[in-house]
Amino acid sequence: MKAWSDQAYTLFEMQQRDRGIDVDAAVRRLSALAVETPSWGYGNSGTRFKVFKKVGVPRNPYEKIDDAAVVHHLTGACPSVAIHIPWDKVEDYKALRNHAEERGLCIGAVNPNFFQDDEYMLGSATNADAAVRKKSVAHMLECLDVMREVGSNVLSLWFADGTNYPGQGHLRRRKRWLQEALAEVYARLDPGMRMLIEYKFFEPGFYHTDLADWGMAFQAANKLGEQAQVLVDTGHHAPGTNVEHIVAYLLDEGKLGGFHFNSRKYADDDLIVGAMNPYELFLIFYQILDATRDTDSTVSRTAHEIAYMIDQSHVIEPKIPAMIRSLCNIQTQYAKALLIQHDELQEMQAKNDVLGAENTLRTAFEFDVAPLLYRMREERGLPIDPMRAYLESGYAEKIRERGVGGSGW
Ligand code: PSV
Ligand code: MN
Repeated sequence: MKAWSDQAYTLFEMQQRDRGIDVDAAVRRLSALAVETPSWGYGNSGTRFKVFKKVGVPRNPYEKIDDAAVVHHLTGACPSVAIHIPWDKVEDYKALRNHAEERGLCIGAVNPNFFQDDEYMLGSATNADAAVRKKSVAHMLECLDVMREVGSNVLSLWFADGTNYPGQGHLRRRKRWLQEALAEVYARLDPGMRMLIEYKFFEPGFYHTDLADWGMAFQAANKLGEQAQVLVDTGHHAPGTNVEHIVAYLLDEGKLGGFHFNSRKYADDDLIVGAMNPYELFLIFYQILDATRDTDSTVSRTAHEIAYMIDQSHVIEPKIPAMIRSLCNIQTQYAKALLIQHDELQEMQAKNDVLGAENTLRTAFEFDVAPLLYRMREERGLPIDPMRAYLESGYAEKIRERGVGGSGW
C-alpha cells in the first residue's frame, strides 16, 4: 500500500484536468526544478554579536559537501553546492570537485568574499585606496580560476561596500570604481561563464550601499554585456517592496540571472524561505512561468536559465532539516504556480476584470499540491516526506561524532 492515498491523487488529477492543466507536464516540470544549496548554510553561523558553535557541524568544505549530498539524496532537487572563497578554500580544488561528484553533486556558484579582510573595512572595489580596489579585482580573478577548477560557470558577487556618514565617500567616484572593477573581471570571463550581481539596500552601511537596489545592479550588468545579469536575493528588499515586479522587469530585459531564496525576519536574510510569505514566492514563480511562455525567445530563455539558489545561514535551526524545509517550501510554491491557468488569466486581464484575474491567480495558490509532490517523488524513488526520512535516517546522530568545533561560515 502506498504511503499516500490513491484516492486523493485521483481526485486531484481529475480536478486539474478539468481546469485544463496538463498534470503529467506539471510533474515533469516540478521534477526538473533544481535548487542549489550554499556551503555556508551547513556551517556554524550567528549574528554580528556571536557565532554559535553547534555539535555535528562540518569541520571543512568536504564535510559541508557531505551534508549537501544528504539533502540532495533525500529530495532529488539540490544537485549543486555554492562555495564561498576563502571560507571554502582548499589546497586542491580538483579534489573538492571529485568529492562532490562522487556524491552525485557538482559545485555551483563561486562567491568571492569582500568583507572579512582588514583592508576591506572601508570598502573593497569602491575603496578610495587603489591598492585595495586592486586586491578586490585580484580576488575575483582568483575566483575565476577556482571556477575553472571546480567546473563552475557562475561567479556570484555581493559587495558589503557602503558608507555610514554623509560625505564619507564620493558617491559617484565609488560608482565608477565599482564599474571599472567589474569590467576588468568581466573581460576575463570564459565563454559560458556568467557574472551575477547581487544588490542589497543595506549591510553593513545604511547611509548608503554602493549597489543598493536592483536598478543599480541592472545598470551595472547592462553596461558589462550579456554574460552579466542580476541576482535577486529575496531578503534584500525594504518591507513592502513588490519583489515579483522586479522579477518580471528583469526577465523582460533578459537580465534575471538567479535567485537567493530566504526570508528576512532576522534583521538579515537568513531564514527559511517561504516560512513568512509563501504567497510572494508563488507570485515570483508565476512571473517566471509566465515568462517561459513568452514568444520573445530572450525572455523565455532567460526564464529557463535562472540559477535557483538558497542563501540562508541557519542560526537557531538544525542546519540540514532547515535546508530540507526550505527546499520543500520552494517546491510547494512552484507546484502551486504550475496550476495557474495562464490563458484564463490573460483573458481576465484583457477584459480588465480585476477580481476575476485576482481570483484566477489565487485559485491556483489555494490548492493542496501534496498529491503532485508525492507523485513526483514516488515516481523518482524518493522519500515522499524528505524531512521525516532525514529524521529517521540516523544521519543527525552520526554527525555528532564531529563534535563541536565545525567551521564557521
Ligand atoms: C549578506 O547579505 C549575504 O547574505 C549576501 O546575500 C550574500 O549573497 C551572502 O551573504 C554570501 O556572501
Ligand atoms: Mn544573497
